[in-house]
Amino acid sequence: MSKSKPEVGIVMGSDSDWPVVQNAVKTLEEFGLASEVRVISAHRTPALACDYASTASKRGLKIIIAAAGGAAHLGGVLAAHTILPVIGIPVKGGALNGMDALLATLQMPSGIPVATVTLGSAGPVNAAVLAAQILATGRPALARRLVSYKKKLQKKVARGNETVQKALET
Ligand code: RP5
Repeated sequence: MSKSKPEVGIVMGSDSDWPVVQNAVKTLEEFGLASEVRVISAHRTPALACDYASTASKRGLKIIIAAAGGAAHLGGVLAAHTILPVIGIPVKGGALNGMDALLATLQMPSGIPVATVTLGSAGPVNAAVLAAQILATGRPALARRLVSYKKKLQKKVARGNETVQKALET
């Protein structure tokens, strides 16, 4: 992890979410963004969740990413206690395979947004990319990294198209 001061706080409801969440940390590192990572549960440690979000801005954080599964109230509880942008990652698993987490993270009441990313492997990556995009305003070096990242995605699609065209020719 980068040694610079964390700008992104990543919170997960349980250490069982770590296999998903670690991909958000890795993606932020690709953009040179430092994060701090905590396990805090909206249900099992509610006072800690409140304290974390209430002090986040004062501690220098600019964005919070919250990952949780099941009755996933973590993003919403954190968003209730800060005006920092909160990005929610619904974590797959359990009896409803993540649909519960998706809706619980997404369906926030008016005035308390949680920017919810997709279930599955794209979720932690998109949470990190969205955080980088929010932070890139007025930061040309970070903006350049994002442009280069998107160009790599475009090249991948172009290569994929070539592969399919070749397969059709044979
Ligand atoms: C949620 O419940 C956590 O975010 C996790 O996704 C899920 C299961 O937690 P454990 O029972 O594995 O601790 O609060």
